[in-house]
Amino acid sequence: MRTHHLAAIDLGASSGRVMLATFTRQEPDSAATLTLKEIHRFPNNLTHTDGMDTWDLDDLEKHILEGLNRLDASGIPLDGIGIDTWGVDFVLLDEQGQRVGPAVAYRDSRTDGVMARMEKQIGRHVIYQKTGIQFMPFNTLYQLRALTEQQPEIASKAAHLLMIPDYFLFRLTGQLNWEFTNASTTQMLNITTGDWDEDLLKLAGVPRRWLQKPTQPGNSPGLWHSPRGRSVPVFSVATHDTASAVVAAPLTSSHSAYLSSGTWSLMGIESPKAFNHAGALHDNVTNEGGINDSFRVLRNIMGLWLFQRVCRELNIQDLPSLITLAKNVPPFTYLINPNEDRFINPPSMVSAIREACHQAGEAVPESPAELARCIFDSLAMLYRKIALQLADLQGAPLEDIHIVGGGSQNQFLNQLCADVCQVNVSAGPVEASTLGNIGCQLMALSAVKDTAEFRRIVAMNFEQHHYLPRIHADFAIHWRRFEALCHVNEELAV
Ligand code: LFR
Repeated sequence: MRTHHLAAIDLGASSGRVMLATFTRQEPDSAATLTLKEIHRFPNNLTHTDGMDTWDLDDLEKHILEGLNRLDASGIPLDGIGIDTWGVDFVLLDEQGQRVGPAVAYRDSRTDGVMARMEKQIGRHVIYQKTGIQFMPFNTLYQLRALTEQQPEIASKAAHLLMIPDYFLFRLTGQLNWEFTNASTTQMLNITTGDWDEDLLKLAGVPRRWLQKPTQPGNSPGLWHSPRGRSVPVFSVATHDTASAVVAAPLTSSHSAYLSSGTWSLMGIESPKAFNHAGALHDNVTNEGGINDSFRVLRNIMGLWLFQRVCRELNIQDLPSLITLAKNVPPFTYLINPNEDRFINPPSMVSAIREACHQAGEAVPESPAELARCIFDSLAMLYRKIALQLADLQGAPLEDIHIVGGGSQNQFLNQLCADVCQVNVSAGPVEASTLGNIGCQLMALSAVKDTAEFRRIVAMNFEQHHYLPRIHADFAIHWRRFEALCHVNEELAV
């Protein structure tokens, strides 16, 4: 019998956790058990510093060490550590490895108008053909142009550019590494070479020497030396949280879709080939890097961010009760297009939603339950729109949708997804990005053969719930209303 103990550091845009995974197998081909234990969970929020929305990386690092030190103190012999976080954000380091400038968060307004200017300069289709990555105003490409234009004094001190998970890997090991799945979210990687695209770097004002060629997930750039004197390999896993979530999504067929549901909802398929033709550009479909040369062909949907923000603004803590109340509001009374730019980071989400309904001539949600119902109905409608786009791309209907991540605990939204998309839905595992992080470590250690085997292990060891589609009598009328809302000319909204 062989047991592996692995730590996953999994940071999302609203919380972070250090988790312990225990993987046991009697013999190489026998059934395996995989368990997760939460060692430390902590909040992560945007902080307003010097007029900008930023991440408090020092606080996050303190919490990461707190979790790892607890594991160390308990005497568990760790075989590895992996780190995954949200995408697109980065830090700059000077020659001595010290951070220069704040870690600005992607929802900060410094990128306002930048993407449109850069598209004009080089051509939208050129950027897309080079990268295959969706246009989002906060992609690293546009954040860097904003930084090099607006704060040249910071750029002039920089020697290295690291994405957030690579930065924490550097803090734990002292080693510099550029991991591929997260690097792909920058919209600066050339989809053909897998290396940084020199034209795009130039356009952003980024010197080539800040970066090195991205590495495939699974390497171990260095060791973490624990207070008790242990040396633990730190693996560079699929460091983009969504890439890790996809690794753990128990997809059952090549026509299964995943929906990684959290602050964002990421809906897509895993594909051996990229889609960067004109149709894909029109739908703003992204081809983010996956493991083993796969592509994550997906679309970003504004996700539970809308709900999180409304609840925070209205000081509502009992989310399950609010969801129950929302269930009793008549369906599809209030509709918005959740991907409109106005919802990226409005001063008030409640006002932004009401204003969108008002401007579209739709009924305006007043109570918290009506606002919640509006968000869930509208998200489900957008899921359907994107499910249809994906089916079109792959040339076959989606067989089923696997909802994973924290949002998969919202049974009401899961059922809505099945009803509105008219496909079977499975929900779980909840801790998908943590599990994918662990899966990459197990594959790197040759304890698990490949993704297919890992997904079978996930399906055997973690609960899933199933939802069958039901019919709504007057759905077609509401669908037409929703489609009309989508005909605005905005980046995420297409
Ligand atoms: C999800 C996620 C998405 C990415 C967004 C911003 O946590 O990583 O995949 O588009 O955050 O980085």
